[in-house]
Amino acid sequence: MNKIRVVGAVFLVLGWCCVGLCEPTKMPNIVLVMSDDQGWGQVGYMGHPHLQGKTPHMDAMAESGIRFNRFYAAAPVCSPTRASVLTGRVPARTGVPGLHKRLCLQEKTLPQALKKAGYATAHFGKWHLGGVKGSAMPVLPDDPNHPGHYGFDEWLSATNYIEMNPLMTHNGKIVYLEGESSILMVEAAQRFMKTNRDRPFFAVLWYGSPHFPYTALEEDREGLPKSLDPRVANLFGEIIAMDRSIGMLRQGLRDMGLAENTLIWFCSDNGGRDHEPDSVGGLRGFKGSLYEGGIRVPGIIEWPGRIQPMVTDFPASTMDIMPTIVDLLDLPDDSMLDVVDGASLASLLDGKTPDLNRTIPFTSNGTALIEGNYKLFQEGRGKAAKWVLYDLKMDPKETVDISKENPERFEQMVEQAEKMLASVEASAAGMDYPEGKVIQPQRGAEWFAMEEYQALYETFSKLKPGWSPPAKGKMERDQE
Ligand SMILES: [Ca+2]
Repeated sequence: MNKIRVVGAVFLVLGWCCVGLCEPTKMPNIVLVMSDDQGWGQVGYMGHPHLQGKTPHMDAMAESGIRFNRFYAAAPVCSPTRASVLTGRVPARTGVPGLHKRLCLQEKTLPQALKKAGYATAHFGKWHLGGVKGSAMPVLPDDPNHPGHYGFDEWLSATNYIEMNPLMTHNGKIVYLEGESSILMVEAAQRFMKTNRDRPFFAVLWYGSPHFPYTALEEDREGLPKSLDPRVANLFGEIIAMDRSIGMLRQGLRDMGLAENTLIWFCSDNGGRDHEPDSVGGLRGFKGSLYEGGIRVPGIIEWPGRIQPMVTDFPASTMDIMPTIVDLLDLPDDSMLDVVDGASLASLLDGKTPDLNRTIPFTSNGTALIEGNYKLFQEGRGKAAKWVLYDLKMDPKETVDISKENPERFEQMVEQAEKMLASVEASAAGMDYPEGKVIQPQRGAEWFAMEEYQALYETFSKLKPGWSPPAKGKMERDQE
Protein backbone atom coordinates (compact mmCIF):
# COMPACT_ATOMS: atom_id res chain seq x y z
CA MET A 1 0.00 0.00 0.00
CA ASN A 2 1.55 3.29 -0.95
CA LYS A 3 1.70 6.28 1.38
CA ILE A 4 -1.19 8.16 -0.23
CA ARG A 5 -3.51 5.17 0.02
CA VAL A 6 -2.62 4.67 3.71
CA VAL A 7 -3.34 8.31 4.49
CA GLY A 8 -6.60 8.04 2.53
CA ALA A 9 -7.62 4.95 4.49
CA VAL A 10 -6.87 6.70 7.80
CA PHE A 11 -9.01 9.66 6.78
CA LEU A 12 -11.76 7.31 5.72
CA VAL A 13 -11.70 5.58 9.11
CA LEU A 14 -11.56 8.91 10.97
CA GLY A 15 -14.37 10.26 8.81
CA TRP A 16 -16.57 7.26 9.54
CA CYS A 17 -15.75 7.53 13.20
CA CYS A 18 -16.74 11.18 13.32
CA VAL A 19 -20.02 10.56 11.55
CA GLY A 20 -20.90 7.36 13.37
CA LEU A 21 -19.38 7.69 16.81
CA CYS A 22 -17.71 10.99 17.43
CA GLU A 23 -20.51 13.30 16.37
CA PRO A 24 -21.06 15.52 19.36
CA THR A 25 -24.55 14.90 20.72
CA LYS A 26 -26.29 18.19 21.21
CA MET A 27 -26.21 19.02 24.89
CA PRO A 28 -29.74 18.81 26.28
CA ASN A 29 -31.45 21.70 27.98
CA ILE A 30 -32.13 20.89 31.62
CA VAL A 31 -35.08 22.16 33.64
CA LEU A 32 -35.40 21.21 37.30
CA VAL A 33 -38.90 21.81 38.61
CA MET A 34 -39.74 21.46 42.29
CA SER A 35 -43.02 21.93 44.12
CA ASP A 36 -43.10 22.92 47.78
CA ASP A 37 -44.75 20.55 50.30
CA GLN A 38 -46.65 18.56 47.67
CA GLY A 39 -47.35 15.13 49.17
CA TRP A 40 -46.83 11.85 47.36
CA GLY A 41 -50.58 11.46 46.91
CA GLN A 42 -51.37 15.03 45.85
CA VAL A 43 -51.42 14.61 42.10
CA GLY A 44 -54.06 13.36 39.67
CA TYR A 45 -52.23 10.23 38.51
CA MET A 46 -52.13 8.96 42.10
CA GLY A 47 -55.93 8.90 42.18
CA HIS A 48 -56.34 11.77 44.64
CA PRO A 49 -60.11 12.26 45.13
CA HIS A 50 -60.11 15.99 44.32
CA LEU A 51 -57.13 16.24 41.97
CA GLN A 52 -57.88 13.31 39.68
CA GLY A 53 -58.28 14.73 36.17
CA LYS A 54 -57.24 18.19 37.40
CA THR A 55 -53.47 17.88 36.93
CA PRO A 56 -53.44 16.94 33.22
CA HIS A 57 -49.93 18.24 32.61
CA MET A 58 -48.22 16.41 35.48
CA ASP A 59 -50.20 13.32 34.42
CA ALA A 60 -48.99 13.72 30.83
CA MET A 61 -45.37 14.07 32.00
CA ALA A 62 -45.76 10.90 34.06
CA GLU A 63 -47.15 9.13 30.97
CA SER A 64 -44.37 10.20 28.63
CA GLY A 65 -41.39 9.99 30.99
CA ILE A 66 -40.06 7.98 33.91
CA ARG A 67 -42.52 7.99 36.78
CA PHE A 68 -40.95 7.01 40.08
CA ASN A 69 -43.00 5.10 42.61
CA ARG A 70 -40.22 5.69 45.10
CA PHE A 71 -38.70 9.10 44.66
CA TYR A 72 -37.24 10.56 47.86
CA ALA A 73 -36.57 14.10 48.92
CA ALA A 74 -33.22 14.06 50.75
CA ALA A 75 -34.94 15.63 53.76
CA PRO A 76 -38.48 16.03 55.13
CA VAL A 77 -38.24 19.86 55.06
CA CYS A 78 -37.46 22.55 52.48
CA SER A 79 -33.90 23.91 52.77
CA PRO A 80 -31.91 20.67 53.10
CA THR A 81 -33.57 19.04 50.10
CA ARG A 82 -32.70 22.09 48.00
CA ALA A 83 -29.06 21.82 49.12
CA SER A 84 -29.02 18.16 48.01
CA VAL A 85 -30.30 19.07 44.54
CA LEU A 86 -27.47 21.54 43.98
CA THR A 87 -24.68 19.32 45.38
CA GLY A 88 -25.60 15.61 45.17
CA ARG A 89 -24.79 15.29 48.87
CA VAL A 90 -26.49 14.57 52.19
CA PRO A 91 -27.60 18.10 53.11
CA ALA A 92 -25.93 18.05 56.53
CA ARG A 93 -22.56 17.84 54.74
CA THR A 94 -23.25 21.13 52.95
CA GLY A 95 -24.07 23.46 55.85
CA VAL A 96 -27.80 22.77 55.56
CA PRO A 97 -28.79 20.05 58.05
CA GLY A 98 -32.16 21.75 58.64
CA LEU A 99 -34.27 24.77 57.81
CA HIS A 100 -33.03 28.33 57.15
CA LYS A 101 -29.31 27.53 56.79
CA ARG A 102 -26.76 28.96 54.38
CA LEU A 103 -25.52 26.58 51.72
CA CYS A 104 -21.77 26.59 52.27
CA LEU A 105 -20.02 28.70 49.63
CA GLN A 106 -17.22 26.11 49.52
CA GLU A 107 -19.57 23.50 48.00
CA LYS A 108 -19.27 22.57 44.31
CA THR A 109 -22.67 23.12 42.74
CA LEU A 110 -24.53 21.86 39.71
CA PRO A 111 -25.07 25.33 38.19
CA GLN A 112 -21.35 26.04 38.51
CA ALA A 113 -20.51 22.79 36.69
CA LEU A 114 -23.04 23.50 33.94
CA LYS A 115 -21.92 27.10 33.54
CA LYS A 116 -18.37 25.84 32.98
CA ALA A 117 -19.73 23.44 30.34
CA GLY A 118 -21.25 26.37 28.41
CA TYR A 119 -24.79 26.41 29.78
CA ALA A 120 -26.82 29.54 30.48
CA THR A 121 -28.02 29.07 34.08
CA ALA A 122 -30.94 30.56 35.99
CA HIS A 123 -32.94 30.22 39.21
CA PHE A 124 -36.61 31.18 39.50
CA GLY A 125 -38.67 31.13 42.69
CA LYS A 126 -38.09 30.00 46.24
CA TRP A 127 -34.44 30.00 47.31
CA HIS A 128 -34.30 29.16 51.04
CA LEU A 129 -30.57 28.47 50.99
CA GLY A 130 -29.37 31.85 52.24
CA GLY A 131 -29.91 31.37 55.97
CA VAL A 132 -32.74 33.92 56.22
CA LYS A 133 -35.74 32.90 58.36
CA GLY A 134 -39.37 33.86 58.01
CA SER A 135 -41.89 34.30 55.24
CA ALA A 136 -40.92 35.03 51.62
CA MET A 137 -39.02 38.27 51.08
CA PRO A 138 -36.84 39.42 48.20
CA VAL A 139 -33.35 37.96 48.51
CA LEU A 140 -31.13 40.90 49.52
CA PRO A 141 -29.66 42.44 46.35
CA ASP A 142 -26.12 42.17 47.76
CA ASP A 143 -26.73 39.05 49.84
CA PRO A 144 -23.48 37.06 50.20
CA ASN A 145 -25.57 33.90 49.67
CA HIS A 146 -27.78 34.91 46.75
CA PRO A 147 -28.15 32.42 43.87
CA GLY A 148 -25.57 34.30 41.77
CA HIS A 149 -22.88 33.15 44.19
CA TYR A 150 -23.64 29.51 43.41
CA GLY A 151 -23.36 29.64 39.63
CA PHE A 152 -26.68 31.11 38.49
CA ASP A 153 -26.25 33.76 35.74
CA GLU A 154 -29.82 34.97 36.15
CA TRP A 155 -31.96 34.82 39.29
CA LEU A 156 -35.45 35.87 40.21
CA SER A 157 -35.63 34.73 43.78
CA ALA A 158 -37.27 35.06 47.18
CA THR A 159 -36.03 33.88 50.55
CA ASN A 160 -38.91 31.45 51.03
CA TYR A 161 -42.32 30.25 49.74
CA ILE A 162 -43.60 32.77 47.20
CA GLU A 163 -47.34 33.42 46.93
CA MET A 164 -49.72 35.51 44.85
CA ASN A 165 -48.23 38.93 43.92
CA PRO A 166 -44.68 38.38 45.23
CA LEU A 167 -41.94 40.86 45.99
CA MET A 168 -38.73 39.30 44.66
CA THR A 169 -35.22 40.15 43.50
CA HIS A 170 -34.22 39.90 39.85
CA ASN A 171 -30.45 39.93 39.31
CA GLY A 172 -29.98 42.24 42.29
CA LYS A 173 -32.99 44.51 41.65
CA ILE A 174 -36.08 44.33 43.88
CA VAL A 175 -39.23 43.84 41.81
CA TYR A 176 -42.94 43.48 42.47
CA LEU A 177 -44.81 40.99 40.29
CA GLU A 178 -48.59 40.78 40.02
CA GLY A 179 -50.23 37.43 39.52
CA GLU A 180 -50.19 33.75 40.44
CA SER A 181 -46.66 32.88 41.50
CA SER A 182 -46.29 29.59 39.59
CA ILE A 183 -47.46 31.21 36.37
CA LEU A 184 -45.15 34.19 36.96
CA MET A 185 -42.14 31.92 37.47
CA VAL A 186 -42.79 29.99 34.26
CA GLU A 187 -43.24 33.23 32.31
CA ALA A 188 -39.87 34.45 33.60
CA ALA A 189 -38.25 31.09 32.83
CA GLN A 190 -39.62 31.24 29.30
CA ARG A 191 -38.12 34.67 28.71
CA PHE A 192 -34.77 33.22 29.80
CA MET A 193 -35.23 30.19 27.52
CA LYS A 194 -36.12 32.34 24.51
CA THR A 195 -33.05 34.53 25.06
CA ASN A 196 -30.85 31.44 25.31
CA ARG A 197 -32.57 29.17 22.80
CA ASP A 198 -29.44 28.89 20.65
CA ARG A 199 -27.27 27.51 23.44
CA PRO A 200 -27.92 24.89 26.11
CA PHE A 201 -29.69 26.22 29.17
CA PHE A 202 -30.22 25.11 32.75
CA ALA A 203 -33.28 26.50 34.51
CA VAL A 204 -34.18 25.78 38.12
CA LEU A 205 -37.84 26.44 38.81
CA TRP A 206 -38.67 26.21 42.50
CA TYR A 207 -42.35 26.96 43.12
CA GLY A 208 -43.83 28.22 46.38
CA SER A 209 -46.86 25.98 45.88
CA PRO A 210 -48.72 24.30 47.44
CA HIS A 211 -46.97 25.53 50.62
CA PHE A 212 -49.19 27.64 52.97
CA PRO A 213 -50.56 30.30 53.11
CA TYR A 214 -53.04 28.86 50.64
CA THR A 215 -54.19 31.40 48.09
CA ALA A 216 -55.61 30.38 44.73
CA LEU A 217 -57.30 32.18 41.88
CA GLU A 218 -61.05 31.70 41.54
CA GLU A 219 -60.50 29.97 38.17
CA ASP A 220 -58.25 27.38 39.80
CA ARG A 221 -60.85 26.50 42.46
CA GLU A 222 -63.81 26.41 40.09
CA GLY A 223 -63.98 22.67 39.45
CA LEU A 224 -63.57 21.68 43.11
CA PRO A 225 -66.52 20.62 45.30
CA LYS A 226 -68.13 23.63 46.96
CA SER A 227 -68.32 21.65 50.21
CA LEU A 228 -64.53 21.68 50.66
CA ASP A 229 -62.99 23.60 53.55
CA PRO A 230 -61.91 26.87 51.82
CA ARG A 231 -58.36 26.44 53.14
CA VAL A 232 -58.04 23.04 51.51
CA ALA A 233 -59.75 24.26 48.32
CA ASN A 234 -57.11 26.98 48.07
CA LEU A 235 -54.35 24.42 48.59
CA PHE A 236 -55.71 22.28 45.73
CA GLY A 237 -56.16 25.46 43.67
CA GLU A 238 -52.43 26.14 44.10
CA ILE A 239 -51.64 22.65 42.79
CA ILE A 240 -54.01 23.16 39.86
CA ALA A 241 -52.32 26.50 39.02
CA MET A 242 -48.92 24.89 39.29
CA ASP A 243 -50.05 22.17 36.91
CA ARG A 244 -51.32 24.84 34.50
CA SER A 245 -47.89 26.49 34.62
CA ILE A 246 -46.22 23.12 33.89
CA GLY A 247 -48.48 22.91 30.83
CA MET A 248 -47.26 26.37 29.74
CA LEU A 249 -43.66 25.29 30.28
CA ARG A 250 -44.02 22.12 28.17
CA GLN A 251 -46.01 23.87 25.42
CA GLY A 252 -43.45 26.69 25.31
CA LEU A 253 -40.64 24.18 24.77
CA ARG A 254 -42.62 22.54 21.97
CA ASP A 255 -43.31 25.93 20.36
CA MET A 256 -39.59 26.75 20.40
CA GLY A 257 -38.80 23.33 18.92
CA LEU A 258 -36.80 22.45 22.03
CA ALA A 259 -39.00 19.85 23.75
CA GLU A 260 -37.29 16.79 22.24
CA ASN A 261 -33.90 17.70 23.64
CA THR A 262 -34.97 19.09 27.01
CA LEU A 263 -34.79 17.05 30.18
CA ILE A 264 -37.40 18.11 32.74
CA TRP A 265 -36.99 16.65 36.22
CA PHE A 266 -39.97 17.23 38.44
CA CYS A 267 -40.29 16.48 42.16
CA SER A 268 -41.46 17.91 45.49
CA ASP A 269 -39.07 19.13 48.19
CA ASN A 270 -40.65 17.12 51.03
CA GLY A 271 -43.77 15.16 51.87
CA GLY A 272 -47.26 16.50 52.39
CA ARG A 273 -48.92 18.00 55.45
CA ASP A 274 -51.57 16.39 57.58
CA HIS A 275 -54.72 17.25 55.61
CA GLU A 276 -57.99 15.61 54.75
CA PRO A 277 -58.09 13.88 52.36
CA ASP A 278 -54.76 12.18 52.93
CA SER A 279 -51.87 14.03 51.25
CA VAL A 280 -49.30 11.22 51.34
CA GLY A 281 -51.02 8.37 49.54
CA GLY A 282 -51.59 6.31 52.69
CA LEU A 283 -47.98 6.33 53.88
CA ARG A 284 -46.94 6.90 57.50
CA GLY A 285 -45.91 10.38 58.65
CA PHE A 286 -46.00 13.84 57.08
CA LYS A 287 -43.66 16.73 56.33
CA GLY A 288 -40.97 16.90 59.03
CA SER A 289 -40.79 13.13 59.55
CA LEU A 290 -38.39 10.57 58.07
CA TYR A 291 -41.24 8.07 57.80
CA GLU A 292 -42.15 7.58 54.16
CA GLY A 293 -44.90 10.23 54.18
CA GLY A 294 -42.33 12.92 55.02
CA ILE A 295 -39.82 12.05 52.30
CA ARG A 296 -41.47 10.07 49.50
CA VAL A 297 -42.65 12.57 46.89
CA PRO A 298 -43.93 12.76 43.32
CA GLY A 299 -40.97 12.33 40.96
CA ILE A 300 -40.89 12.36 37.14
CA ILE A 301 -38.17 12.70 34.48
CA GLU A 302 -39.31 13.66 31.00
CA TRP A 303 -36.98 13.82 28.02
CA PRO A 304 -38.85 12.92 24.82
CA GLY A 305 -35.77 12.61 22.62
CA ARG A 306 -33.97 10.20 24.93
CA ILE A 307 -36.18 8.22 27.29
CA GLN A 308 -39.00 5.74 26.85
CA PRO A 309 -42.05 5.91 29.14
CA MET A 310 -41.62 3.79 32.26
CA VAL A 311 -43.01 3.40 35.76
CA THR A 312 -40.27 2.28 38.12
CA ASP A 313 -39.93 1.00 41.68
CA PHE A 314 -36.26 1.94 41.66
CA PRO A 315 -35.60 4.06 44.75
CA ALA A 316 -34.11 7.38 43.66
CA SER A 317 -33.52 10.64 45.47
CA THR A 318 -32.87 14.34 44.97
CA MET A 319 -29.20 13.55 45.72
CA ASP A 320 -29.07 11.66 42.38
CA ILE A 321 -29.88 14.73 40.28
CA MET A 322 -26.38 16.21 40.11
CA PRO A 323 -24.49 12.89 39.68
CA THR A 324 -26.92 11.93 36.89
CA ILE A 325 -26.41 15.18 34.99
CA VAL A 326 -22.63 15.13 35.47
CA ASP A 327 -22.64 11.58 34.07
CA LEU A 328 -25.01 12.27 31.15
CA LEU A 329 -22.94 15.23 29.98
CA ASP A 330 -19.63 13.59 30.81
CA LEU A 331 -18.57 16.63 32.83
CA PRO A 332 -15.06 16.67 34.37
CA ASP A 333 -14.49 14.49 37.46
CA ASP A 334 -13.77 17.54 39.58
CA SER A 335 -17.29 18.93 38.97
CA MET A 336 -18.29 17.43 42.31
CA LEU A 337 -16.53 17.12 45.65
CA ASP A 338 -15.00 13.72 46.41
CA VAL A 339 -17.72 12.78 48.88
CA VAL A 340 -21.03 12.42 47.04
CA ASP A 341 -24.05 10.46 48.30
CA GLY A 342 -26.21 10.32 45.16
CA ALA A 343 -25.59 8.15 42.12
CA SER A 344 -26.12 8.48 38.39
CA LEU A 345 -29.45 7.26 37.03
CA ALA A 346 -28.16 7.34 33.42
CA SER A 347 -28.73 3.60 32.90
CA LEU A 348 -32.32 3.97 34.11
CA LEU A 349 -32.79 6.66 31.47
CA ASP A 350 -31.65 4.10 28.90
CA GLY A 351 -34.40 1.73 29.99
CA LYS A 352 -32.33 -0.51 32.27
CA THR A 353 -33.11 -0.96 35.95
CA PRO A 354 -30.00 -0.47 38.04
CA ASP A 355 -29.38 -2.46 41.23
CA LEU A 356 -32.43 -1.98 43.45
CA ASN A 357 -30.38 -2.63 46.57
CA ARG A 358 -28.71 0.74 46.55
CA THR A 359 -28.42 2.76 49.75
CA ILE A 360 -29.99 6.18 50.40
CA PRO A 361 -28.98 7.96 53.63
CA PHE A 362 -31.02 10.56 55.53
CA THR A 363 -29.80 12.70 58.44
CA SER A 364 -32.21 15.66 58.59
CA ASN A 365 -34.87 15.51 61.37
CA GLY A 366 -33.46 12.15 62.50
CA THR A 367 -31.54 9.33 60.87
CA ALA A 368 -32.66 6.69 58.37
CA LEU A 369 -31.02 4.48 55.80
CA ILE A 370 -32.83 2.89 52.88
CA GLU A 371 -31.31 -0.19 51.26
CA GLY A 372 -33.53 -1.53 48.52
CA ASN A 373 -36.80 -2.52 50.20
CA TYR A 374 -35.37 -2.23 53.71
CA LYS A 375 -35.34 0.87 55.85
CA LEU A 376 -33.35 1.35 59.01
CA PHE A 377 -34.93 4.08 61.09
CA GLN A 378 -33.93 5.70 64.34
CA GLU A 379 -36.87 6.12 66.68
CA GLY A 380 -36.64 8.62 69.53
CA ARG A 381 -33.78 10.99 70.29
CA GLY A 382 -30.82 11.07 72.66
CA LYS A 383 -30.70 8.26 75.21
CA ALA A 384 -34.12 7.00 74.14
CA ALA A 385 -32.93 6.55 70.53
CA LYS A 386 -33.45 3.07 69.15
CA TRP A 387 -32.88 1.54 65.71
CA VAL A 388 -35.72 -0.32 64.05
CA LEU A 389 -35.96 -2.04 60.68
CA TYR A 390 -38.87 -2.00 58.25
CA ASP A 391 -39.57 -3.92 55.06
CA LEU A 392 -41.11 -1.29 52.80
CA LYS A 393 -42.38 -3.82 50.27
CA MET A 394 -44.25 -6.03 52.74
CA ASP A 395 -45.09 -3.22 55.13
CA PRO A 396 -45.27 0.11 53.28
CA LYS A 397 -46.88 1.83 56.27
CA GLU A 398 -43.84 1.04 58.47
CA THR A 399 -45.70 -0.67 61.31
CA VAL A 400 -43.65 -3.78 62.19
CA ASP A 401 -40.03 -3.73 63.37
CA ILE A 402 -38.35 -6.77 61.80
CA SER A 403 -34.86 -6.24 63.24
CA LYS A 404 -35.05 -9.38 65.42
CA GLU A 405 -35.99 -11.57 62.47
CA ASN A 406 -33.14 -10.17 60.37
CA PRO A 407 -30.24 -9.77 62.80
CA GLU A 408 -27.47 -9.88 60.20
CA ARG A 409 -28.99 -7.32 57.89
CA PHE A 410 -29.96 -5.18 60.86
CA GLU A 411 -26.45 -5.13 62.32
CA GLN A 412 -24.86 -4.47 58.95
CA MET A 413 -27.19 -1.53 58.34
CA VAL A 414 -26.67 -0.08 61.84
CA GLU A 415 -22.92 -0.24 61.26
CA GLN A 416 -23.32 1.41 57.89
CA ALA A 417 -25.53 4.16 59.38
CA GLU A 418 -23.02 4.86 62.14
CA LYS A 419 -20.18 5.12 59.63
CA MET A 420 -22.31 7.42 57.50
CA LEU A 421 -23.07 9.68 60.50
CA ALA A 422 -19.37 9.97 61.36
CA SER A 423 -18.57 10.82 57.75
CA VAL A 424 -21.34 13.45 57.64
CA GLU A 425 -19.99 14.98 60.85
CA ALA A 426 -16.52 15.28 59.28
CA SER A 427 -18.00 16.90 56.16
CA ALA A 428 -20.01 19.35 58.27
CA ALA A 429 -16.74 20.38 59.96
CA GLY A 430 -15.34 21.26 56.51
CA MET A 431 -13.12 18.22 55.95
CA ASP A 432 -14.23 17.83 52.31
CA TYR A 433 -13.05 21.34 51.40
CA PRO A 434 -9.43 22.21 50.49
CA GLU A 435 -9.42 24.63 53.46
CA GLY A 436 -10.24 21.77 55.87
CA LYS A 437 -12.74 23.97 57.67
CA VAL A 438 -15.95 25.96 57.12
CA ILE A 439 -15.19 29.61 56.48
CA GLN A 440 -18.54 31.43 56.56
CA PRO A 441 -20.46 31.30 59.85
CA GLN A 442 -24.18 30.45 59.83
CA ARG A 443 -26.75 33.25 59.97
CA GLY A 444 -30.32 32.06 60.60
CA ALA A 445 -31.87 35.42 61.52
CA GLU A 446 -35.49 36.42 60.88
CA TRP A 447 -35.59 38.90 58.03
CA PHE A 448 -37.56 41.42 60.12
CA ALA A 449 -34.81 41.40 62.74
CA MET A 450 -32.12 42.20 60.14
CA GLU A 451 -31.11 45.83 59.62
CA GLU A 452 -30.51 45.17 55.92
CA TYR A 453 -34.21 44.39 55.54
CA GLN A 454 -35.41 47.19 57.78
CA ALA A 455 -33.54 49.62 55.52
CA LEU A 456 -35.65 48.41 52.59
CA TYR A 457 -39.12 48.80 54.17
CA GLU A 458 -39.76 52.04 52.32
CA THR A 459 -38.79 50.42 49.01
CA PHE A 460 -41.13 47.49 49.68
CA SER A 461 -44.10 49.69 50.54
CA LYS A 462 -43.52 51.87 47.46
CA LEU A 463 -43.40 48.84 45.19
CA LYS A 464 -46.22 46.73 46.61
CA PRO A 465 -49.55 48.39 47.36
CA GLY A 466 -50.57 47.87 50.98
CA TRP A 467 -47.27 46.33 52.07
CA SER A 468 -46.40 46.95 55.70
CA PRO A 469 -43.74 45.50 58.01
CA PRO A 470 -44.79 43.03 60.71
CA ALA A 471 -45.56 44.42 64.17
CA LYS A 472 -42.33 44.73 66.15
CA GLY A 473 -41.27 41.53 67.85
CA LYS A 474 -44.12 39.52 66.34
CA MET A 475 -43.03 36.01 65.58
CA GLU A 476 -44.49 34.61 62.43
CA ARG A 477 -46.49 31.44 62.75
CA ASP A 478 -44.98 28.26 61.43
CA GLN A 479 -42.07 29.41 59.32
CA GLU A 480 -41.10 26.13 57.75
CA1 LIG B 1 -41.29 22.42 51.46
